[in-house]
Amino acid sequence: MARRKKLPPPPPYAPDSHTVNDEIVATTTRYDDVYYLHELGRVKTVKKAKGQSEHLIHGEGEVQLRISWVSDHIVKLKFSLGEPTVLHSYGLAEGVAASTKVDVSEDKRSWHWQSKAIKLSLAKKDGRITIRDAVNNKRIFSQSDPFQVRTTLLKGLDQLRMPFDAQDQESFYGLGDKTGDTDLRGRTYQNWCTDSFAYGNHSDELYRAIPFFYGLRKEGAYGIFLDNTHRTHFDFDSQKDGQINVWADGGDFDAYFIYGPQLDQVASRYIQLTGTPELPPLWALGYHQCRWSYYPESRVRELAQDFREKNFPCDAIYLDIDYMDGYRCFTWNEAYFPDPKRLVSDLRKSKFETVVMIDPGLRVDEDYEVYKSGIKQDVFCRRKDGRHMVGPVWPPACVWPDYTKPNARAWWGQLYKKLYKQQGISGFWNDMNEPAVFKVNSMTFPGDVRHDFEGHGADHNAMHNVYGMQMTRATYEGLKQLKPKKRPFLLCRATYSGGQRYAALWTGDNIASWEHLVLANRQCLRLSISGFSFVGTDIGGFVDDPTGELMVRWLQLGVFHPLMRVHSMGNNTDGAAEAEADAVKQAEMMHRQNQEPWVYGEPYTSQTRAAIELRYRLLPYLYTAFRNHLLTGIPVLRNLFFADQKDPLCRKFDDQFLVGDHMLVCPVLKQGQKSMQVYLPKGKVWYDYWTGKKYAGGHKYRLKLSPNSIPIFMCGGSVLPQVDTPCQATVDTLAAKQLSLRLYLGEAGSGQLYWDKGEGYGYEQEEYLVADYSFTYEKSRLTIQQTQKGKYQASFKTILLTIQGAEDQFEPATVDGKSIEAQEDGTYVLPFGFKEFRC
Ligand code: MIG
Repeated sequence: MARRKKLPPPPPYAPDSHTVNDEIVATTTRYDDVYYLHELGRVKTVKKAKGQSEHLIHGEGEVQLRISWVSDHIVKLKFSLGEPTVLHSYGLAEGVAASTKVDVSEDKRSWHWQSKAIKLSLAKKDGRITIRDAVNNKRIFSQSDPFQVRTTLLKGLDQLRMPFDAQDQESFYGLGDKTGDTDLRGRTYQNWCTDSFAYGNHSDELYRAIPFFYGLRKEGAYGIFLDNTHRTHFDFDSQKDGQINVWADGGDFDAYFIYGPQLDQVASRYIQLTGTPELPPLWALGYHQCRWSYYPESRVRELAQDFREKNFPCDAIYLDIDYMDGYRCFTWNEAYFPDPKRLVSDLRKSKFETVVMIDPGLRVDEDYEVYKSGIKQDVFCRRKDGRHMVGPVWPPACVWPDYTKPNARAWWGQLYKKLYKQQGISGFWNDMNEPAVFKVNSMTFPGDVRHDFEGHGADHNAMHNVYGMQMTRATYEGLKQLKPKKRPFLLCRATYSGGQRYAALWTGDNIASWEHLVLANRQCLRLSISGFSFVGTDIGGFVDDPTGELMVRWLQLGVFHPLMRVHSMGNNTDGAAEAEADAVKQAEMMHRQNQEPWVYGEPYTSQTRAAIELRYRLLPYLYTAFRNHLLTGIPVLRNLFFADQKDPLCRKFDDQFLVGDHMLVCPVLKQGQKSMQVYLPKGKVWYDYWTGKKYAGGHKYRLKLSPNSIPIFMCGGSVLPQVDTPCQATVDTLAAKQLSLRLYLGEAGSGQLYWDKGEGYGYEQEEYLVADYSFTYEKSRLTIQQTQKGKYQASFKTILLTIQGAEDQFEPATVDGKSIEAQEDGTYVLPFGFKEFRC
């Protein structure tokens, strides 16, 4: 079946030819390489694979296909050239197995597999696949060309490619870490984890490899997760011929087709495959302050004091690489930090958690304990020739642990012991794990570096995209072992699909520009719908200085990003080196490149504070949304079109987003913007969060903007829990005496509060509180009911109830049968545990 084609296109025929019996024969024509194409070909056999729900398909060609079902909505297609070679998946969550049985049948032209949700057909002629909705028989996926594998004479396996057809109006979303427009259609993308300092709108290979995307067409939405750790490629109709091509440079082609038909069903089924993070400690959802770098100790103390004196809530302070001794991970620079334990404990007294950076590149240094023990345990990556992979990152010569090796992970996890258990560090930050290498243009390991791959063995080309993910796994598992009662907080840069199980993400080295503010929104939304709900950006931008206005707008966006962290490269620029000779210039530079929320002066300081305070006020809602993400897989943040995927206007206003079940945010992303057009989805009424003004859904509105504006809309029929009590950090939020409930009228509605200690695993033993609020509003009578579940004793004593959207006067109110007066402003103060309120 192997057809032979030449690569690159052959040069003009002739130079080295001669004639035999009048025929021209090429004898010495040579090319840089030649390639061969392989397909499944005409289907010969469809066999059940030993007792499982898997079918093995052989055709006339060498490509094999295995079809198995994870559920009625998720089917796995495994294409391989000959026998499969990839026998382990890092992407899948533990316990995911393809074990659903479905009906199989055949007719003259095709084989068919039918689950309750989808019908997959395989053409006997050439193995092309078509997928339909099993209920209405509408086509949701089809191929005009069959699956193809390319090998080359010199490289062997070179490409595994799935072509399929896009419908005219089909849009593509997801793919995790991409810039550019929300709809992926019309461009090509590659996944190859890259240290992309100061990336731009059209940078392609960013820090993460998340080979999962959505197709949204008239008939419904589906997703495809290509569980392949090699470099992967996605061509979403870049040629405008309706052809989509997805390919990988090696391995097997393990693709999961995930049917919706609703986008949020696809999102949650993808999470079912790849897992969720744990519930973060509540402090991790507070505001975080970072910079490269805060040191020495006195500077850190001063920073902490500034936060409290200037009245800015904050939960975490980060130490970047300069806390280390000569960039040796797991050590301290004792001149800068003579007593880390004391510093950390003093910070905690002022309600700050301390987070420190850990890189994977470890200094080659015979006097460095970590290096010595790693050598002893044989945990470092080696080249093809058996020597260690050595290269420069921060230290001039580093070695790197092979995190795909179980004992290397175990070794790595224990390295955190001193920092985590003895010195009281609360969280960690794993950087440079693409893995990044300095000095070489490739910016990473050469492909020949060998990895253990759980004993299977693989080269770096195969493991590159999971290196960062496995690093965070090793860290996460280590932290869990070291302090089993604490929820780990880990922030990471490079990762792969499923990496959400181990760490939160930030979007890397962005730039302080308005364009990057737009990207910040897109990237977080894209990551969020691609499995990573716990995301955020370097607020204000990592490179360069934001203006006060940009900083304010970025913080106002960051209010809704689960990770709300300001970070910047500070004065670590070439400019700083240049200025070294000039003390005045340098001092000015140091000053200018501070990025704490108060450095811009008024009116900005009040505006940045207001944004951070809003974040703390919304924590109960955000925490509840997070918990629901863990239960349902529905992302905390979703693009507006998740609210109504059939409405083209929701697709058009794709920078607007949903937070949790009831909130819609229209971020202000342009400089000097005085007004903006927003679109509110159909079928609901919406309320301005700030004024309570009611808007009919299904319309566009022009909003007037002030520098303070954070346009938020709540949908009618919802209840929003928040804590209005001013606080310094989440420990105060957890001690608040009053919960505020804002009720947005509709004929009926509901809302929820999930609350717990904010730390630890008591919630697994019902040490939580789930308060469900539901209401009906008929004939001017409002009845609200509350049911509380769980054993957690929250600090709340009362509820401040605000009712939004009432047109008539309410009747006298009662709570649990007793009459109660409204306050002057129309709000009610109810006992926290009330069961029924009427008015
Ligand atoms: O090459 O640790 O993205 O957040 O401040 C720069 C210093 C290394 C890159 C990270 C950035 C961090 C910086 N790191």
